[in-house]
Order: sequence, then structure tokens, then C-alpha cells
Amino acid sequence: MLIEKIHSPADLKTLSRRDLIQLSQEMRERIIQVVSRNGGHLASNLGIVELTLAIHRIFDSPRDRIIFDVGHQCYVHKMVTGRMDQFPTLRTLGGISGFPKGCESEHDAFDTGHSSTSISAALGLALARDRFHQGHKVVAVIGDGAMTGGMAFEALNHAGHTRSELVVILNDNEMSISPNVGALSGYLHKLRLEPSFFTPKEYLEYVVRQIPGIGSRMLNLLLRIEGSLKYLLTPGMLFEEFGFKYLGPISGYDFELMERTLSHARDRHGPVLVHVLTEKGRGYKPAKEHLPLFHGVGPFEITTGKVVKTPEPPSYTAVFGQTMAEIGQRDDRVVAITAAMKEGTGLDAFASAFPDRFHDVGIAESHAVTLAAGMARGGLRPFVAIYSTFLQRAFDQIIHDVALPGLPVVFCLDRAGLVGEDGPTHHGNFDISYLRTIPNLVVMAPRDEYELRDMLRFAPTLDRPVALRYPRGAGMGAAHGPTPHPLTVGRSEVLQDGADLSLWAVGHMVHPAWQAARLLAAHGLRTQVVNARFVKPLDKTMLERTLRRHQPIVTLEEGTLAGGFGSAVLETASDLGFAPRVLRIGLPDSFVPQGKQAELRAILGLDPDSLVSRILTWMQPQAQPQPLRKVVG
Ligand SMILES: Cc1ncc(C[n+]2csc(CCOP(=O)(O)OP(=O)(O)O)c2C)c(N)n1
Repeated sequence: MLIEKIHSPADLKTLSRRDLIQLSQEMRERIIQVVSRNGGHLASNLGIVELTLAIHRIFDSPRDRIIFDVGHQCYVHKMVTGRMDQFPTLRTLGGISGFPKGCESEHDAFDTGHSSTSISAALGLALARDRFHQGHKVVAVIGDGAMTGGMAFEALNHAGHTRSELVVILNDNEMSISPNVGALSGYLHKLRLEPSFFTPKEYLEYVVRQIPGIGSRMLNLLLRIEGSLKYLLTPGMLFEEFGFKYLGPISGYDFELMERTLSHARDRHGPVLVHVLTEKGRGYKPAKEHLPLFHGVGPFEITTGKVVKTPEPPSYTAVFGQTMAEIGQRDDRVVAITAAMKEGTGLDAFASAFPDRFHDVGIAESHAVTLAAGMARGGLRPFVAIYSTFLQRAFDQIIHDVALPGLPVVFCLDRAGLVGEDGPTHHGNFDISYLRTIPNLVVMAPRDEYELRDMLRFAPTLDRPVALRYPRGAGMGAAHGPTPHPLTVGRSEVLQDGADLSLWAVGHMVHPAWQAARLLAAHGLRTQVVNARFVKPLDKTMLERTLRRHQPIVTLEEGTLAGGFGSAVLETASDLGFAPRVLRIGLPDSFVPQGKQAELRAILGLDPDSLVSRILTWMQPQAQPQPLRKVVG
């Protein structure tokens, strides 16, 4: 097997074309094997095998810096940069990450995970290089989906202006997670149909030769006025106008052409954009047939492509999707917005039922939020479904465009809390902290998928900005409860009462807290359990009642403790004139690594058994909070 002989990019440089073809095949098989066990971003990686090998043959990593946008397509890069042996540990606790990580390898020039950052980072590295008079190259590899993000355009705009040497490789497979959207995608589609040329002159010659009856005199005349015609005739004019030399489009499976073009790009001065055409899911039929599913997939059977699923209650995402379709049916002012995550957010049912009330804006979270503000101002009732981690991109827009004017936009934050194997770039740790500081905003979190349904129906009736956070994965099996929970803004729910201890929990932590309370009963503790429901406004009346009983309080949240729900309880208690004994349980003030959700919850002391032992230790007289097992390097 050739793959066993690849330990560094240097090992690629001596391979023949035939070897490269064989190696690509072996790499595809290895990726399929590992992802079928560990889950991961299959389709993107299958499409970019040859291009990654070509990049590593032409550039000289780690001296040359290669940045992968989003970073989900870096598996071949990892394998050829000394991580072949660790590749089977991909995305597992303690294993290698599914994204580039500088702490893992000097070949990972920049850590990525969120989209559309690569050109900015590459330009930063290029300007640092220029300042220190170093001679290495900087390469950004960006997909056509990531290119729809505003940051990519801001960076193109700036890079062209600086004229710094920089190579942007546009890996165009016409797909984001779903088919790519927007005018840029239409433009790239037209470019795909063009043959590729290195110079405007070559292109001009080609075009003129297509016109019957025009001889070389005409061609010469045109070449003399090439400057003005360039405007009309240069392929990739959009990028040329940004100050980039455009090369392409070229096939991402033709080693000869890729290497010739990449060498040309490497040796040019100034910014260059190489447009490479690839195919998502290449070489694996089930992935090609179900591209959105195999973008980021859980474990699956290789022969059939069937995703391995243990029976479990419907996911929060599924309940959200179904409820959105119902809400859309009832109120035709309701519109749904996604930033390139139609399937991931569960909005596909709404999109099919109401295609003209569904808006996929591309990977453009900031735009999505201000778009919603405009729609709300115009009388619509927008629901913006964006994962907790990606909504970070739109913090200012939430404050400035939605909350300040008090517009009725509902933010639906899926993947709030620990997401699992995608790791620290994707955990939704911060939303409670960043949202609860915003005036006018109601922030709520359901204790199960049934309450999610109630909250979704309740949110638009408030006629003001509302954010709802809910976790990744299966619900609690509560989807078919008989009666809706009556909801009032800022009113919590007491699940059980008890005079020794009070557990104030929010969102996903309510059920583990409730279970812990049952286990604590065996230790003789009578425990009150409160489902806070609202992080903002917090239920002051109920909290004051608890405080008057002078019993210890434990707050529980799956969010960072810094400025989180526990902080809200403490601040409110202090404002009310109490100084209670409080144990805050939640996520640490550090980046949480990758691992299965259950593994991470156990390590972080968030599962019911850990909760019981932490609480019992803390309840002992003079006890200090126990330090957690260290999970972050
Ligand atoms: C800010 C942000 N929003 C959303 C995502 C989720 N996401 C991950 S990959 C992806 C699509 C990327 O498409 P493209 O860049 O074309 O890469 P491909 O997978 O097609 O190779 C999206 C939307 C993200 N990583 N970052």
C-alpha cells in the first residue's frame, strides 16, 4: 500500500502520476473507513483528495502556510502531514481533531471551524511575512460555500488593495451543505462552463477564433485594444476587479493541469485566485446520492451507506422543524431564515411547505439577522434558525438591529451546549452569556422537546425579540405529552419542592438535575427542583421565595459559567439583598475539547451521578468545590 509510505509532504514529491492516482484511491478508502466508524465530514473530503495532494506537491508546507477554510475538508492534509497513524482517532476524545489545529501540527497554519476566515487569515500571515522580509508562500483553500460569507469578500477587497503575494484556491463543488445559493454561485456556475486560460490574450484569441470569417488582421487589431476589451472578455472578471489574477477554471482531478496552474500561481507576484472544479462525495455512491446527509455524517455501514442509528426519541431539531411547519400554517406572516443550514436546523419541512417564505442566505449569519430585522420592521414574523456557535457572528446585529428597536424576531439556537465530536469551534458554550446582557431580549431554554414546542408557539405572541436555545441530539421522549405547558414571561416551573437544598436548572440540565434530586433523596436530602425556563427575565419572585428559606442553592446550566445563568441567579440574589451559599455547575471558563456528548458530560461532572457526588461533597460543612478532572491542555 502506497499510503503506508507517506509520512510527510516530501514523500509525495517523488511520486509518478500513476502513483498519485493509486494513492488518491487508497486515501479515499481510508477516509471512508474511518468516517464510517467515527462520523465526520465525508463528502467534502472525498472531493478534495487530488487537489490536496497537488497543493502539497507544489507548495512546501510547513514553510509555506496552507489554510483550509472551515477546515472540515482537511483529512488528506492531516494524513500527508505526519498524522496517518493517528487518523483512526479522528474526532474522538483525545484523538486528532476533524479541523486544523496548530497545537496538533506545525502544518496546520491556522485554526479554523467557522466559515469564511481563510482569506483574512492568509492575508494577515502574508503581511507579517512581508514585514519580516520572509519568502514563504501563503495559500487559502476556500469552498464556494464559504466564499458566500461576507468576510471572504471583505478580505478579497483588502487583499487586492495591498497587492501582497497570496494564493487563494477556490474549491468549487457547487455545493455548500445543500446546493449553494445566490448570485455568486450563479456566477461561478457560468465560469465553470468556460475553458481555462492563463492570460487575457489567450482568452481573446479563443473568443475571436469562434467568430466565423474573421482573420488574423482582426485578431491583431483586437489585441491592440486588449486593455479595454479585457473588461468584457476576461474570465473571472469579478476576482480580477478585486485585484486578483484569476486562473481557471481547472479540473480538480487532472494532476498535470493542477500542478502547472498551481506552480504558475505560486511564482506570480501579487494575489492570485485559482478556480478548481471538484465534485463532492467523489468515489462513494451513497455520498454522491445524498450529499447533504454525507456532508457531516454519523457512523454508517460502508456497503449500503445506511446511517447507524439506535432508536431514540425524536431530536430537538426534528421537533423544531415539525413545529415550524405548523406555525407557518397558522400565520402567513411567519418566515424562516437559515444561513446555509436548511437540513441541519430542521427547516427542510418548512422550506418544502412554504418555499416563498423560506430564505437560505448562504453562510451569512450577520446578514441573516439584519435581514430578519428588516422583515420584522416590514410586518413579517421572522424565525432565524442558526446554531448557537454561528450566531456569535451576529452579536452586533442582534443588539443594534433587533433588540434596540425591539423588533419581533425569534432566534432559534440549535446545538446550544456541548455538540460533541466537532469540538471547541462548534460547542455552543457562550450564548447564555452573550444573550443575557442584551436589553429587550427574552432568553428561554426548554427542559425537553415538548417544552420546545410550547416555547416556539409562545415566542411570536410576545411581539418582541426572543431567543430560544436547545441542545443537539435526541429529546427526552416528551414530544407527545397531553397538555401544553402554560408559559408566562419570566415565570419558572417548580418540579418538586424540598427544604434542604434547591436546584435551579435551565434547559438541558433540568432533567439531570431532577434525576440527581431523586438520587439525593436516598442520602436523606429533600431537594427543590426549579426549571428556570427563562434566563432573562429571571423569575425573581420564585427566586426570592427560595432565598427566604435560606437553603443552599445549586445552579445548573450547559453553558459557560462566566456570565451565565448561575451568574444571573447570584446577581439577582445580591440585588434582592441576599448572600446565599451557591454552587454553580456548568461549563468551565476554558475551551472544551471534542468527544461524545455523554463522555464530555461525564468528564465535566454534568451527568446525574457526577452531580450527586459534587453536590454531596459541597454540602459537607466547610467543603470547597471540587476541581474537575483536567480536560483541556
Ligand atoms: C460561520 C459558519 N456558518 C456555518 C457553518 C456550517 N458549515 C460548515 S461547512 C459548510 C458548507 C461549506 O461549503 P463549502 O465551503 O463549499 O465547502 P464544501 O463542504 O462544499 O467543500 C457550512 C455551512 C460554519 N462552519 N461556519
